[in-house]
Amino acid sequence: MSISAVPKGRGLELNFSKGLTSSNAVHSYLQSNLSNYDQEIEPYVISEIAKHVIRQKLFENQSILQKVENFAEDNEYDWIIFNNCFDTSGIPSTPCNDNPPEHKTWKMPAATLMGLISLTGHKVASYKGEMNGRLAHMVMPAKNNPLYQSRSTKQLKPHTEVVNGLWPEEIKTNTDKHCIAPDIFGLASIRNPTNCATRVWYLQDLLDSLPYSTIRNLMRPEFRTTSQSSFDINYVNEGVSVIREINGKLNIRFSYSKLEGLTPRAKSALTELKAYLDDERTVTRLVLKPGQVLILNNRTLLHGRDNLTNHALYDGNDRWLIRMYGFSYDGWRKLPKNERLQHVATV
Ligand SMILES: O=C(O)CCC(=O)C(=O)O
Ligand SMILES: [Fe+2]
Repeated sequence: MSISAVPKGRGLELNFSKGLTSSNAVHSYLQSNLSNYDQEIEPYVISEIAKHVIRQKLFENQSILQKVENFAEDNEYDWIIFNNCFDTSGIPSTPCNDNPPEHKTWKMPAATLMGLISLTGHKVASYKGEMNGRLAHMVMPAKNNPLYQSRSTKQLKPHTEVVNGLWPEEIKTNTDKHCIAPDIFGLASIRNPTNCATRVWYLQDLLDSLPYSTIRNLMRPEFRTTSQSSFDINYVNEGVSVIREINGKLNIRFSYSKLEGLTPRAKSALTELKAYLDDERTVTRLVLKPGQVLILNNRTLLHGRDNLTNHALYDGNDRWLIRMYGFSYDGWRKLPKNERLQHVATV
């Protein structure tokens, strides 16, 4: 099998020419193992199996394998797109009520996503307060109720996942229960008929463009963050910075609507940052094609989405992604966890 890697600015695109899990023993091995486990109960068994299978496929190209395994540490790329990861021909209709479909074929993309997150050295996990701890989030236009319908189709402004979470290095003691943000997250694309783009903004670009005085003000711990709207609870984190240097690297947390400045200088720095992000020239658009997996660094990249309102038909053919969070081992270790389900954070 041949694999090629093409750098795209601060991103990397990997192509599996014959498909990652299609045809051959690898596919059947994964498939037969999947039927023995429930991903929502034993995700680490599936992650390890899928990681093993994918690693074997990548093994012949050590330099690419290393780029994937050191994705977060190296910080050379802010995202990786994997092409041709799974076959989408037998996948059932896109659900429209936010529940995973009965039909189990969508579990292959979910397992591949878990395997790739795991290959980058991260552990998948979820939050009790978000969809009752479900690990695989369905991202598609939903019409459960008017609020949900608008949230799942509107244009998503720039944000990081779980803006009100701390970064693992910000937690010094293990005695308090803290909300921790995922270090990375992944999107597996099952369907995207109207080429609706996932949008990204690079921390690096923003540092190169904004005046130093603004960056300085974004680095002061003078901000308050609250839970993103997909959460059922509201957890407030006060006294955090937007940009912070940790071990010589800069990190960003941001949300257009869930982040607020607490002082005049914090408020004005946020206004400047928003003006920068509102300029369409700062946006990079990534259109995820069926069978692709996108892994994003949640500490160096902001993301969002094109408006889907005019594309949602609720006829089973709408855009459909699966989303999952990944934590560094340090972050995962510090997550307050459920005794029984080790992948569900209780805060
Ligand atoms: O739909 C997308 O492309 C991104 C979705 C997203 O940002 C999210 O679900 O948090
Ligand atoms: Fe998001």
